[in-house]
Amino acid sequence: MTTQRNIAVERTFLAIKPDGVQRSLVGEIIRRFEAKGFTLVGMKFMKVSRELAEQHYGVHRERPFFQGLVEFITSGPVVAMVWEGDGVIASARKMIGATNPLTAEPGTIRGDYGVNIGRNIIHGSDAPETAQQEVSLWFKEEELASWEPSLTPWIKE
Ligand code: IDP
Repeated sequence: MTTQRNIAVERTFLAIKPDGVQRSLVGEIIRRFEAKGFTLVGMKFMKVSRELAEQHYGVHRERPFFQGLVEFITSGPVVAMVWEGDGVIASARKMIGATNPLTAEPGTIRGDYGVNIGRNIIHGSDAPETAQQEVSLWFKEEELASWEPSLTPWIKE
């Protein structure tokens, strides 16, 4: 028998970028994470300030695409979310797909809906440390709701 007892319950930060919002993909993207069995614990529809965008993408500050990326992320509303579940950080990255939508596998969000690296629809934290940093950069503790979905026993043993 296989068990998943050694897999940690985690939280990750996901953001539907301005292109995902403009293209009316919000419902479809949320549907995928709900249907997978992950739990939404925080969500806000918001315009991103330049300061927040520069902090969020600070690791890319020296890259040639940095200014364009900040302009883009601040150009229209985004849906910022925190999702919880067993192994959700790596699993969400798989569901999102490779950074470049042209090489992202079909079946992934970027693979199904994108064609351009600068318009890749959604952000997802790439590791436990960045997940923790990004959740606390984007959300206050009181904006997150801890809850136990009644379907849990039907999603995991
Ligand atoms: P990730 O979003 O898959 O984690 P990162 O390498 O962390 O990918 O890059 C952050 C974001 O920067 C990407 O999602 C994409 O929007 C943008 N980006 C990365 N590389 C390029 C590029 O070469 N040209 C334009 N935008 C890029």
